[in-house]
Amino acid sequence: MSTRTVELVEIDERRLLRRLDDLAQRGALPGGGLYRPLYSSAWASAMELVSAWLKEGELFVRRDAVGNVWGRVEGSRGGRAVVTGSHIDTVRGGGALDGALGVVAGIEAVASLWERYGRPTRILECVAICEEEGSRFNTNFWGSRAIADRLEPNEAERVRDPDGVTLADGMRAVGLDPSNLASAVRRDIDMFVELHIEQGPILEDHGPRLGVVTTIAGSAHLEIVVRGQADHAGAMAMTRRRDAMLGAATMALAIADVATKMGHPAVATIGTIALEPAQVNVVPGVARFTVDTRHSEPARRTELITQIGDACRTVARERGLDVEIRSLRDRPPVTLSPRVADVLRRACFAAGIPPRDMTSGAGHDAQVLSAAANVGMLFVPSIGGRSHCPEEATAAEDVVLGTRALATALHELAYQA
Ligand code: HGY
Ligand code: MN
Ligand code: MN
Repeated sequence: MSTRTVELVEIDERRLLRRLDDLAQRGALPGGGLYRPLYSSAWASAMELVSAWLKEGELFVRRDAVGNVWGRVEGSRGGRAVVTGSHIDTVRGGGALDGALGVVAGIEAVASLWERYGRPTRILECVAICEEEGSRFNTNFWGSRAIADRLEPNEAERVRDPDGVTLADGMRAVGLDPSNLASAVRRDIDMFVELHIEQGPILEDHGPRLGVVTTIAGSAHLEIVVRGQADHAGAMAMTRRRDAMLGAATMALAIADVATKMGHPAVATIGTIALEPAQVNVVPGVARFTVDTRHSEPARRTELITQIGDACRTVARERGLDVEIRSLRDRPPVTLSPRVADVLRRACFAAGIPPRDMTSGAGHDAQVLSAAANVGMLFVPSIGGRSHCPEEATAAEDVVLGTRALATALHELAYQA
């Protein structure tokens, strides 16, 4: 890193914290937590709020073909843009900061820079990305993949939510035209910077209060279907059953064992499971579950996926079951831009915090956008390391600190380059 020093940029702390609270009302669930699935009314209401804030900041606002909302300040020299932002959607029963922090902080940083320093030399934009979580439709990173030209042919017509609604119909319901997807592609982004909560316990347990992400782990999503035999729950002897549920349960333990034995940062999670015929008095004939498995090293990740498959086939053989393993999606690990990381480190030092270099176990829009731009990510601590749950929280001082560091990095990138 160069020894060059930069000055910390001020922001409007109260506006930042108030807006985070306001956004958390959009999609709030009666029992706690949030759910803002793509193209839902909660999602549309959150995007309206974001658009209003961008207009209030006198940014040029537009919604692209998939519904990403952009706010833009023209640069005096034009050229390729410097962009910040994150996703607006949430998991079911998620918290107020995953994605939302990067959106609100991005708007605050760009608005503060515009208010305090006027026109940048580079084009400066913030974006609320429409979808990242895969919490409604059977896909993820829909917003960032549209920007990076990574959508699959006919994806909008093919991919459905659990009610059978296609992405294309979801788009029409909020006034978007699915025949126009290619217009969302951006080939003019030079830098993308995302502020995000860590979603794990490292910064809280070991400090400091800021982390610069160097690598994002790759994930693989698998669907595993176990087929046995449906039988009477009272009359069929335990020793003669081919119970798909017991097969799936044994596989679940074997999968966790594979990841645990491989060691950090290998992880494997069974997040969904469904049985057929799903009746209290019937031995399950079919069990269908998903596996989310991740590692930051490409070769180890491949080995992890292979070992999980082998473990499931061994259990199936031992229990007289059939098993099918299908890849739902595969997102390889990504190394972020060392140049943007240096800018972020300088911003952290300006905030008085020598940052920690980190690998992100969680996935982010940044990993997809790194196919189209030089990308950097900044982390702030998560209280108790909690995320993807209603308890997700970050101390207000850390939200402010992270946003200041983000604004400082954007200042260097858009005003001093
Ligand atoms: O799954 C992920 O890592 C992200 O939160 N969507
Ligand atoms: Mn998330
Ligand atoms: Mn996120």
